[in-house]
Formats: sequence, C-alpha cells, structure tokens
Amino acid sequence: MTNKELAKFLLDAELQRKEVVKITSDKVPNLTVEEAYTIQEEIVNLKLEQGHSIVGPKMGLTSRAKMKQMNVEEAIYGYIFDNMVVQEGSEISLADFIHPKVEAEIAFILGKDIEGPGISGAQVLAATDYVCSALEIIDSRYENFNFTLPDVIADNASSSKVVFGNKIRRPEDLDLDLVGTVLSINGEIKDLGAGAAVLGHPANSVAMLANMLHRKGEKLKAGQVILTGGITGAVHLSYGDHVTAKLDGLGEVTFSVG
Ligand code: OOG
Ligand code: MG
Repeated sequence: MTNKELAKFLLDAELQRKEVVKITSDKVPNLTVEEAYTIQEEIVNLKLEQGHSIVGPKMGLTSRAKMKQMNVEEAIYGYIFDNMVVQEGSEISLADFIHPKVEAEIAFILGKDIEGPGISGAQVLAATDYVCSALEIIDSRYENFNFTLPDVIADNASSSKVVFGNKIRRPEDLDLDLVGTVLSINGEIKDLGAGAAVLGHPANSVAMLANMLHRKGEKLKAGQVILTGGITGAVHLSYGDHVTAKLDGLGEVTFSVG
C-alpha cells in the first residue's frame, strides 16, 4: 500500500467509526517514525482537501508515564482541525466515536511564529499570547488503543475532538508547571496532576514541537492553538458521563456524553 492508501485506510476508519488492526501488524511491519509522519501528512492533506482547516498542532506522549509505557524518548505530534473543536459545556454523541478517552491539558495560543532549532521554554513563553484549559478527546483508530509509536503517529496521534475552556490568561500570570489539575466524571475524581507532568513545564512541550518541526523545515505560526499533552492519564468515556477538568487559575472546562 502507498502512504496515501494507508492514510485513506485510517481516515476511513475514522469516518466509519470502525476500529482497525494496527498497520504495523500486517500492512507495513517495518514502518519508521519518519515514514509514519509522511502518512500523517497525507491525512492532513486529505482533511485540508475536504475543506477543514488546521487549528494547530498537538503534542502527545509528553508525560514521563506515557513515554515509559510506550518505551520512547521523544514525544509525538499531530494536528487538530476546526471540525474537531467542541463548544465548552456542550454534549457530544458517543455514536460519533470508536472508543473515546478524555485527558486534561493546557493549550497555548501563539502571538508570534516560533521557528527551531534550539527553542527553549522561555522563548515559547515570550511568543505566547494566552493559555487556557482544554479537554482532549482521543479516539485511536486502532483496536483497544493497541499501537506502536509509528502506528499512532500515522493515525494523527489519535486526534478526535477538543474542548477549550472559556477563560484565557497571560502565560506570565501563572506558574504553568504548578497548575494543579483535577479530572472528574460525574463528580468522581478520575485522575489529577500538575502542569509539570508535561516535560517539566508545558512550555517545554511547545519548544520540543518547534524543534521537531524544524527538522521538516516547518515552524509554529502566530494564531495557532497548541495542545501541550495530557497532564492526566486518558480516561474512557461512557454514555451519560459529565466530564469536568479544573485547572488552578485556568478555571473549569466541561462537556457531557449523550
Ligand atoms: C496518543 C495521543 C496522546 C497525549 O496528550 O498524550 C495524547 C494516544 O495515547 O492515543 O494526546
Ligand atoms: Mg492529548
């Protein structure tokens, strides 16, 4: 299969809400990380051709726990599109997903372009206009979220939907590493953490992203909204769930599942 055919295969699974066996099992057993990003690029191009636009890139596997679990040293990225954004406080339909999970994150809204290499967290903070809370809904197209690193990269880092909190703050007004985060479903705490779970500080995640994009001759652009990676673990969603994340200083972000 060509990269474009693999991209279409994964996009079909997304559109039909049908899980598939990971592509490294049978289709491309020797898939490298680099080739996987080429498949992801084909997915991005197909979505652009369908008329969707990019909100911004997202980082994934940025917590030590997730990296260890996947036995990787570097985080991954994918892309969030405009049709993935869900209004804060609204209801999503379980029928629109395969097996969704939710995680709490901090999002950065860039005021200036950021171009690697050698970008630091401090440079990211200087280029950031605002930060806000977010709930990312991930929905791997692979059976039981069972994948290798190249599989999940090809699958646009499991991207599905995102809910942004309404409150925006200037990044210098908060210690983003100390932002306490509590993720609850139907009033029950499911996980908690602090901003430091994301590479020590969420700005480091954006810096790593800028440096990774540089290797492809790309940069982060002013106006992009960037998800920095899960602070909490990802929790399975069920019918009737009311999901709330509280992030200290960034307010609450909620949605429900119907
Ligand atoms: C990959 C996406 C991970 C995050 O914030 O770590 C991610 C996955 O675990 O399916 O979005
Ligand atoms: Mg995420």
